[in-house]
Amino acid sequence: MYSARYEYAGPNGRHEQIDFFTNKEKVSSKKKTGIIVGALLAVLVVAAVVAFLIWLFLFKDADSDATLHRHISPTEQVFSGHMKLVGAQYDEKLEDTSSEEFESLAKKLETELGENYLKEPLLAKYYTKSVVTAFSEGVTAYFWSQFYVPIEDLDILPELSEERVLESLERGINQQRTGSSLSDIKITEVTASFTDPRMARNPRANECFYKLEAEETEKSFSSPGYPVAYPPKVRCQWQIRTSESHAISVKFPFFHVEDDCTDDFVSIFDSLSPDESQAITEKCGQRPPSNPLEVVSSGNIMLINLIADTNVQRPGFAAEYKAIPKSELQTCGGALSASKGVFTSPLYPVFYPPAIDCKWTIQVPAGKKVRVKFTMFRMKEPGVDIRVCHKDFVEIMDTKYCGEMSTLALTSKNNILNVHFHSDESYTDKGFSAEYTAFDPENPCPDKFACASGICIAKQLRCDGWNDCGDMSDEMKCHCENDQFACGNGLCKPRMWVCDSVNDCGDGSDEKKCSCEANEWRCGDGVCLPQDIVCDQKKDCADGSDEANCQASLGICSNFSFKCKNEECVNKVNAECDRVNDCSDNSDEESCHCGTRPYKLNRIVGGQNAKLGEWPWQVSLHFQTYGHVCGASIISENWLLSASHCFVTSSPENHIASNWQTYSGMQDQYNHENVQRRSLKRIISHPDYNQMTFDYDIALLELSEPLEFTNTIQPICLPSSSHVFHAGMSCWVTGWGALREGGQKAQLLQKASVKIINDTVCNIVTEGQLTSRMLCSGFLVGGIDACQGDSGGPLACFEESGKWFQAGIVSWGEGCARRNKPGVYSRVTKLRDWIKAETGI
Ligand code: 4AZ
Repeated sequence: MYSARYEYAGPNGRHEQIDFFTNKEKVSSKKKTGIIVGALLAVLVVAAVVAFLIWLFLFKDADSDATLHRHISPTEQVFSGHMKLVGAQYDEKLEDTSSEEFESLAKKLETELGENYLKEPLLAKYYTKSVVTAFSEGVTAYFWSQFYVPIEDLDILPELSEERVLESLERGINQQRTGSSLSDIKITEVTASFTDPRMARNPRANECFYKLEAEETEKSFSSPGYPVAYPPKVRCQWQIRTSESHAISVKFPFFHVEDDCTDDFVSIFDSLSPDESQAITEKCGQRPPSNPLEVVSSGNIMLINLIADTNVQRPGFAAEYKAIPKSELQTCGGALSASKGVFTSPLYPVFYPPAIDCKWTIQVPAGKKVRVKFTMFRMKEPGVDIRVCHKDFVEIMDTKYCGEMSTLALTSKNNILNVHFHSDESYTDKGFSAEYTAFDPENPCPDKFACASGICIAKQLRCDGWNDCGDMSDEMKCHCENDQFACGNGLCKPRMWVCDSVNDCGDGSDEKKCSCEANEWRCGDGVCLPQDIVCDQKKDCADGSDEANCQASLGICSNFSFKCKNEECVNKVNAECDRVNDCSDNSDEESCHCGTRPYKLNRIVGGQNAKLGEWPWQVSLHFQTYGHVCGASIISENWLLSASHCFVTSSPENHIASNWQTYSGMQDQYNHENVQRRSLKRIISHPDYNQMTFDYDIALLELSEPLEFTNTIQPICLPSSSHVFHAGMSCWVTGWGALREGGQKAQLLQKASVKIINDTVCNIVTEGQLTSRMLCSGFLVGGIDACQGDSGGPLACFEESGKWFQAGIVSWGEGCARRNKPGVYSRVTKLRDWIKAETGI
């Protein structure tokens, strides 16, 4: 449309680790005397318990496999963290998990952890084991602890909290006594946070576990099976270390993990334990080479996990890693005194490191001011309210900025501007790049035009009919040419746009004085006709508006009547789903479970990124390995509506249902949280679709499995064939299409408000290419439009009834957002009967 991600991949419901039974077996066998009969009996009892529990696990697994989205396992809770040890000698051998030194210290700490939990009755009841996974200089030990809560005790889960685990460990630290298993080692600090059990690995078990040493020369590693495919159900971990004076940088030149992050993802930590509070990022899907993932640690350690729980196999990733001097991370901020320059977040465009602060002071000569324009700004973090920005932020003039911003430009109040960049311990992002310039407040834009917003634009752009400043200030107070209309507010607009039912001037002056004489009827397209043509059962206006609202003509059926199921006709504009029973059989209010947004959304001022759940009928269609290609809309649990030209192309592959995947409930192409993916059973293209003219550009897609409607997945209402979307009405077009003509597709769903353009004007500007199955929407001034990749998506209009109806399907246009070249859409009302005939909807 013209104008990455966090997901808490909760622990799954699988119980890959059943070794705690074996532990119990061991414990019980130790206690056994040499009485063979007793031993045999005990083994039998244990075997019976194991068999029962395995059955329980398998049963539960089968159940959870049936649901697409796994949630935190009700039975396995894992906490991971680290602890600082005083009195322990750091020895490089501690980095070798197979060394005696590692084994000995790890065992002691594991025992100590266990003893601490056993002092707390609730923890003692469910505690199963702790595993020390690594040591680093300091001495810091990394560990995880596992608790098992049987199904019958599930309601206890909220009490098995991070706080409780941490409290028990801290109490243990405070009560440390000599003579404990740790002898003269003291634990001084400890952390523990919830961890996805899938990432709780035991390095001593040697299962897809790698230790890497980063150096200043780049080295590489890749996921198993790369570049063909990683094996199904694979869980791998890479521990990366470097010297204390360095940090670690890892770049993924190739990254293709399954699209759905619920079960398959890569997560990266600024620690050697998979501690949520020290997560750097978590990613899945496919990354284009133009946007590689590149992360850095804050210290000399990093942990990378690949979790792929499904049978879906993807090529995986190739990674390059190297050590970078810590001094390089710290070189941010400082004094900037040139008249212009660029400054960026540390290491930009690589992800900035966690836990870093940078302060810039931009000082320009007295009497001047500073203008800062962010050419890129992305500091997104899960669970952050971008109005507060309590985690990572950029602070300027007492305001904190975070999230993602496409246009951020600020001007200082005097000659000094302070900029503060802050990143906390968890989650990092690409950061920002900003340009600053000093300017003279008396003459802010030498040889350029000064927009009211403070931005400077080329003088030639003034009064060219385009809103180049973004605030229209370049189009004000212009001298109008002969073929232009002088708006009341000083704008000049083509005369052709006067009285076209679109407020092109912005102040309504081009639409004033368009009314008809007292004894005349004004058609929807502005044409004046004698009053007596109204309700004469003949279509006199081109848009039929003279016959559309004739309730007096009871029993009279015209093309503009709403047809009830019992064949009765209702002559009322948009009678369906308006909460009034117009048909005697009430059929006008049937099938109205559509067109509503369950999520309550705040009004969004400016910005074109859609919010999650704002357009719950929007679907992304992915073709083979190409990712997003077209849009579609949900019209029922089993059917989507799209454009024929997405499927009928010179390549027959496009018409094969199995080559497509549909994603419903999606907002971010890289975030598949709560997204429902369905394959296609059938593609029905309109038999009259014309590849030359794009006439009948409509297709129905039958899903292989029904959708489950949720807060973010809902059907849109289909208008009846008599529904009127009048010229001038504001509707919304949505999609992940190109952000400008010939540009890249959007990662985040985009929305744009566009106006229905009257058919006569539309036919003129499209040079007679309009058919009755098409409608135009957009702005003749250009600037806002659908674009490549938006095709097949809906043009949604909000009706007084409080419901959203689909007026159009994105079809074609000459370029994108060009002046006098609005977007052309398939007209759903004209194709409504075909939809009904094919789907019964
Ligand atoms: C396309 O190529 C496309 N400006 C869709 C819409 C428009 C142009 C091109 C409208 O899919």
